[in-house]
Amino acid sequence: MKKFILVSIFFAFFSCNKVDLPKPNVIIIYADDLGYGDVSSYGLGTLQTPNIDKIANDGIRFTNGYASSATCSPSRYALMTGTYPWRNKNAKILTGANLIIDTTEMTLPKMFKSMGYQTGIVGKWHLGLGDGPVNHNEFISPGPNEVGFDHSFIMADTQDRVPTVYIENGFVVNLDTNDPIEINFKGNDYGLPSGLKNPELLSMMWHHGHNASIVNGVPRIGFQRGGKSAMWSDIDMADKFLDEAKKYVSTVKDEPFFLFYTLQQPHVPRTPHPRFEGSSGMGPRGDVIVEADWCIGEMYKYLEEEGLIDNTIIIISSDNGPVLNDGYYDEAVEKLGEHDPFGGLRGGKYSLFEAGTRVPFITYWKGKIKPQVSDELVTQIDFLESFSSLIGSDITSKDGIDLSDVFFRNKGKGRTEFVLEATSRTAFRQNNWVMIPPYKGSPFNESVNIEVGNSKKHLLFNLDKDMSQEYDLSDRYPEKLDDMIKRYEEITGDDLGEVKELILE
Ligand code: NG6
Ligand code: CA
Repeated sequence: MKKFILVSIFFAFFSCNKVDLPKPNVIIIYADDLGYGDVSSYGLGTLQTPNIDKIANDGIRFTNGYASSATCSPSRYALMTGTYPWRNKNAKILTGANLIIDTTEMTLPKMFKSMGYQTGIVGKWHLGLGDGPVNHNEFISPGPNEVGFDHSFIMADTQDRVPTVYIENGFVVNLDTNDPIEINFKGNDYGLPSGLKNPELLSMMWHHGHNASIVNGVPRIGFQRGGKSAMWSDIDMADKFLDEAKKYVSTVKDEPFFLFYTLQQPHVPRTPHPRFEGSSGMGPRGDVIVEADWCIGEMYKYLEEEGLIDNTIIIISSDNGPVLNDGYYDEAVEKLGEHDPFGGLRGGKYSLFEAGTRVPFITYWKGKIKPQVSDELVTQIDFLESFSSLIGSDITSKDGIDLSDVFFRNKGKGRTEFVLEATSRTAFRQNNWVMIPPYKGSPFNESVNIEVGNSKKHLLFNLDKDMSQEYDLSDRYPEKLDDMIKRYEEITGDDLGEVKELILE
């Protein structure tokens, strides 16, 4: 009996605690290719981002915050599902591909929905659409709405790929049915001008790839015919996403909501609105970061005006590290000046070295989170489980861990280990050590001018003393290397699949 009473008290306490758990609104602002050194509060570059800084300085600014991957789709997959992207063979950079999240899989927005939240995404998607050939003139499904979002206003892949149209809840926006859209990535140019054939029609010249259909003077990846009335205006894209994000918040603000606000900047093609042209002195790449920073400031102001700021968690991060020339001549290299988007880290987008995955990473909750700079190791894979724990859901994930203390309560410990991914290869971080297995292929990606991390032997770095990974310690610490290889193999098990084929024996 005594035992029964104790158990009842325990359960009463536990469930009452659950009822009392907060249900803050959550906005994850997710930039595309924003580097560790691109946010001025990190103090590593010269570009100024005052609006992000304000949020960073009043929240927790993580110095060891990671995207799961050095490219976009895998990072988004991991953020959405709490599963390492290398476990899913389809989680690679997508171009016109089908949805890579199984509609039965648990996701971050599904978890929020199960706890009574409204859920929306505005911005870049890049997780695929449909489950067979996609007809853009009809309802497009499955997509974001089938994996947990009540509302979606997206571009399908990236700004450099067709279709160059917005898709709202499965329908292309402003489509004239008399001018249907056709797209392909196979080389059929429909007899229309292309970047390859018609350089004279371009306002921005391509450097590598990006030489198919021309839209608004910008050559793209893939061919598109029709859909003229639906085509987006590149220079208005930031304003459009901001308006749609605010509009979404205005429709759901009386209930708890989760908004995934996924910015297109500073991914190529970099097309700042004219009012931001020249604002950074660094050419279009700097200008679109200033533009993105302004959007974040406007969103913040909007939350203040609507009386939502006290009850809204804001997270700011990026899907992968920076790149300067990612396929267009846009003066990103020439006008960089003293700025360091890589923040002193080695590599960049596409790389197994630090600059590929270590990104700006900020959590903010007015009045709840105390300003802090945290060196704890945290990743975007942990959002699902951490938010689940914060709002009292029992949902867990395969590879994420509950870091709600570290993210939202200024206490607790981060991860001790993490397997990062870059273009179908993986590396292993354990505390302050990083082990990169040997991989086939060139150590250097010439087109983008980035060291990607392929080497003929295992590499071992100690980030504590050598953040820029200059000194390979594999010969000096063979036991440490062996331990790390063993643990890496334990975690990855049989799930490495194609990654294994790339590893040199
Ligand atoms: C690459 C594109 C690059 C970029 C990337 C995706 C070429 C030559 N390069 O294939 O420009 O679009 O895909 O970037 O086409 S990501 O940030 O969405 O992963
Ligand atoms: Ca990206």
